[in-house]
Amino acid sequence: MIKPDGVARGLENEIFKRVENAGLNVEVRQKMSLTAEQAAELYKPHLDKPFYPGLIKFITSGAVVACVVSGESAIGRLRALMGATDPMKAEAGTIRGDLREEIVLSEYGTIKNLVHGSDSPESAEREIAIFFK
Ligand code: 3AN
Repeated sequence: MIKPDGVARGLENEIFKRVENAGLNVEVRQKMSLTAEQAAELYKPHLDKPFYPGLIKFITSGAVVACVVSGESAIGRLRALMGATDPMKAEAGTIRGDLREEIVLSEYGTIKNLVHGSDSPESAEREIAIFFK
């Protein structure tokens, strides 16, 4: 998923180019606004984290692009391409590292990290069902 900061900054094509250049296939892509219910379901695993309220506020603050990405070892390769969760720690060559805002000191802090990717086949199945009925 491209998060609201990625969409607002016009980075969709740049992000898709990186994913496809890495040999992964973007099977489905759909721009949408997440409802409060979809956001709560997506981030249910983070319900007890201190950053949870800000995360929900941010992810529903603008359009996102939900995607289904396929390919050999797609989960691990996509997450490597995304880079570290904290954009300031994400390495050069990664989406979060190369495309981060130079000053990430907004009210959202490290929450604004451009992209989300499922971390296991189980979470991919769960998350795809949240976006695509
Ligand atoms: P990732 O997206 O790299 O898999 P997760 O699943 O640990 O990271 O976290 C989900 C989302 O929660 C992240 N994409 C980020 O937006 C936010 N997040 C994670 N850790 C923090 C933190 N320490 N402070 C603020 N937001 C965070």
